[in-house]
Amino acid sequence: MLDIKKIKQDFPVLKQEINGHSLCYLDSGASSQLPQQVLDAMVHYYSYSHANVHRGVHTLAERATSAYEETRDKVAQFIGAAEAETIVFTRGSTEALNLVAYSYAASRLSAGDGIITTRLEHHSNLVPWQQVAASTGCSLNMVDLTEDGNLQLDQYQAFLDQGNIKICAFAHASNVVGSIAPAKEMIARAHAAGAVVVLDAAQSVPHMPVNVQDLDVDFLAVSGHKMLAPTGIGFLYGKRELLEDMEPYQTGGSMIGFVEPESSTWAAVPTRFEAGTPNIVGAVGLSAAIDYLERLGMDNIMEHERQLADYAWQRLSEVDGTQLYGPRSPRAGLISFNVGHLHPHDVSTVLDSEGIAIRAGHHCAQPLHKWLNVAATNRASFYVYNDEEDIDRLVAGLAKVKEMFEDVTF
Ligand code: C6P
Repeated sequence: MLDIKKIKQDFPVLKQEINGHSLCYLDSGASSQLPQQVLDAMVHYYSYSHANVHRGVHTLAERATSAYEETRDKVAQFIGAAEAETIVFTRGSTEALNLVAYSYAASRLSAGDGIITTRLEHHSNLVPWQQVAASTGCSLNMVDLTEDGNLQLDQYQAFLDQGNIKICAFAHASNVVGSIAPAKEMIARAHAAGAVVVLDAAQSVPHMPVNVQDLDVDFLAVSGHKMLAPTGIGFLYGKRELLEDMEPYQTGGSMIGFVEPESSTWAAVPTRFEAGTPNIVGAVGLSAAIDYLERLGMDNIMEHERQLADYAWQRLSEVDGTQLYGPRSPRAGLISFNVGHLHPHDVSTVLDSEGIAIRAGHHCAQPLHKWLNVAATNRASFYVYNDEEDIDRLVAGLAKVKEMFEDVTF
């Protein structure tokens, strides 16, 4: 199993005090922290290897291009893709999902067609589909949740049986209720109905082994900053034949084949989708982050977070007046909750004064919060540097919160 005490030592951010307490970071679902190995790789790149990619032929340009393209190979291998060309670098999951919505869906769907999405989606995997529906006239079918926050698969099947569904877009793991979609089964069902699947893997790929060939998924979106890499880098995986049939949605430098005064042709995939100078240092950081995660082992990370979530569920449910959301198990390594009638911003502010960082708000999932019948929740999310001590700190912090707001009914 993972040696968390040793892992913590790799993260400089965790060695500081916040408001007089050692930092207890429980907000990796929003953005994870960076180990020294990733920071060093980026500093080394900028110190000795930086130039633009795919342009110059001098030594630094070739070093930078190699580093960038080697990351593409590494990402492909990390998610089990057969070819590096099926990986498009993006700013993150949001840009990856928009790329599919605008370059694939918007030109293929029309009135009478349907998209399936779900009640638990992050806005990044909902709003682009609303836009496609608005511009094409196709329908948007939203799968509801069971009482404990899993997807209603009967309803999913009923939508597929309508016979008009062209796209199914759903989260692999929910960033709020933590439920994990039975992706392989849902993908097989979608394919049987002739639909293409877009999997939002922002909360799964950083935390569990994911193999795109085993899932047979068509598109998959990931953010680097949730998997120990810096912000501004992420990727879209797409099946080659789908990517090759897509037009770019951003145009400009380096994505072209040949430019005439009046018209242009496009480069092959994935370059066609990477207009302009990309986030090269981001790719360098992502490469080092994947090395770090692979050294720990994705199976070990998944098991560690499963145990932590289980422990956290038990400890938090013992706190009087606390409401926990989502299924007990299986679940992703995060728990959203409310404490009596206290606004999550109040809870989070008091916790911060104890050095504990959680997220408070609607977590970019307003339709889901509407369904939960609350405006906001608190969310503690775990990663490779968290242990039971962090959860004990959270529970002790909640006791302080309740003490401070003792006049509020619980
Ligand atoms: N969720 C959270 O605190 P970006 O912002 O593009 O890196 O990721 C968007 C995104 C897409 N799908 C899911 C399931 C997500 O959780 C996120 C990001 C963060 O929950 C920030 S809102």
